[in-house]
Amino acid sequence: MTRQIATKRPLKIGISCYPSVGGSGVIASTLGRQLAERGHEVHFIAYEKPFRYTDGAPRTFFHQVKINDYGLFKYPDYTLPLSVKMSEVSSEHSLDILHVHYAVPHATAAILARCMLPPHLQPRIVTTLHGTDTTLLGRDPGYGPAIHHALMQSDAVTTVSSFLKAESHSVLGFDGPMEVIYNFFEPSPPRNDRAKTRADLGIADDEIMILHSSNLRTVKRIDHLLQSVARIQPHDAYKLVLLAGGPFEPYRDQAQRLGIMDRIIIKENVLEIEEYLQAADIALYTSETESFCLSILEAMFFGCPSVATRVGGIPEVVEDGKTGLLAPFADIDALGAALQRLVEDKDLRERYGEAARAAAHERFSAASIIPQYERLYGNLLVADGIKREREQDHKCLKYQ
Ligand code: GMT
Repeated sequence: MTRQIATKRPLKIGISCYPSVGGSGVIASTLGRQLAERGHEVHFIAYEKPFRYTDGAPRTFFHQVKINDYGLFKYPDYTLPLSVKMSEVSSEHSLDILHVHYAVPHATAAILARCMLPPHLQPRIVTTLHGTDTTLLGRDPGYGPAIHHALMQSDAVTTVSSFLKAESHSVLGFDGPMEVIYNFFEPSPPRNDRAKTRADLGIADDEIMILHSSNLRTVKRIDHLLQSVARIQPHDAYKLVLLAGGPFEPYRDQAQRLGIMDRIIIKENVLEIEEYLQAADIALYTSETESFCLSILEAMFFGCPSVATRVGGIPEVVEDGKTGLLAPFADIDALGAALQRLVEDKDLRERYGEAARAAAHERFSAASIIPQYERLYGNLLVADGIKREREQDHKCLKYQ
C-alpha cells in the first residue's frame, strides 16, 4: 500500500482573523499571502478584508461575513454568521484546513461550522492563540470555559511563544498538545529611503527617532512610555514617532504635563510600516504583558534595537544586552536609564541593531516559520488519512 504525503499537494486553507490593525490579523494575513505564494489556495473569512490583505493576489480569496442588525438583538451577533460562512466556504471549496487566529470567537465558530458539515467535508481546525485571548479573555468566567472547549475540540493548537503556551496551560487549564510557532515578518522594500522619510517627518539627521507602533490599548501602557521618554536628558535631540492604531487623545494631557508634546509625532493607521521602520533608531515598548510583540520584531528586521519591558514573551524575542535592553515592568527609572543609554551611545545602537537584524533573519523569517505551519497541516491530514484508512477497513485513501 502506498500513501501519498498530504503536503506534496497544494492545500485549500481557510483563514479567519480580526481584520483590524493588530498583531494577530497581521500574522494571519501575511501567513495567508505566504501560503498562496507557495502554491496553496487561501480563503480569508472575516467581516472585512484583513489589514495588509492584497487584492487580486493569485490563489487568494475573500469571503465576507455579513453582520445582521436585527431589532431584537441589543448587540449584533458575529459568531453565528461567521460559523455559517465557515461551513459554506468549507463545503464549496473543499477546505482541508480551517486556521483560526485569536480564539474568540473564531475557534468556537469553527467548531460549530464543523458540526454543521458531513464528515467528508469537515476541515481540520487549527487554532492559534495570540495573547489576550488567553491572558485576558481566558481569565473572564464569561469566556474561559468556551475557549477551553474550542481548544479541546481543535485538531491542533499553536501559540506564538513559549510564554503563551505556559499561560494557556495555567490560565485555561488546557492540557492538550500545543505547538509553539513563533511570529514572523516579511518586510517589503520601502518606497522611499531613510533620509526622505525622516525629512518628511521633520526629523533632523542628528535627532534620534524613537518608534512605537501599536493599537495604544491600555495593556501597552502608553502612560509609562511617555514617562520613560520624559526621562531623556533635555539636551539630547530626539523625536518620538507613534504609529497609532488607536486614539492618542487619552494621553495628550499627560504628554503636555510632561513637556514632551512638541517631541511627539503621531501617524494614524499607517499601512506602509517599512517606511518608518527603516528611519527609526530605537523601538520602545513598555507593555504590561505581551505574548510576543510583533512590532519589536518588525523593527529588528530593519536593524533597530529596542528598549522594552521584560514581560511575557518579549525575552524570547529580544536578547537583553545583545539586541536591546529590557527593564522590569513599570520601572520608569530603569526604562528611562536604558533609553538614555541607547540615545547617547551610537556605537551601542549600531551593534545591538546589527545583532537584532541577524537574529530576526535567523529565527523569525517567513522562510523558517511558514514551513512549520505547512508541516503541521500536512501532519494533520496524514493522521486523518491514517484514521480514515483504518475506518475504511484498510482501503487505500488517496490524497491526490
Ligand atoms: O495587543 C496587540 O497589539 C494586538 C494583539 C492581537 O491579537 O492582534 O496582539 C497579540 O498578538 C500579536 C501577534 O501574535 C503578538 O505579537 C502580541 O504580543 C499580542 N498582544 C498581547 O499579548 C498583548
